[in-house]
Amino acid sequence: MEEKTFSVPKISCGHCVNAIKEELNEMDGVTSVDGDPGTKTIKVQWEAPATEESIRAMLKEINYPAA
Ligand SMILES: [Cu+2]
Repeated sequence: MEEKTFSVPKISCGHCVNAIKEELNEMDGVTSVDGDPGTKTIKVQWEAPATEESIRAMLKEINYPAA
């Protein structure tokens, strides 16, 4: 299991966090997604087949790229 907190500057409110959580939770291997609009961060836990690269790619695709 891997875990990382991504900084996502485009987060502006709780709705952004919920949208990101929904998308990341759809990914194979992602086991937990938590977000904080105050610090504009998303904490993700994952295992194979998900990778940090695939998570970053998804964040970019949904227009919330990680810094
Ligand atoms: Cu928002």
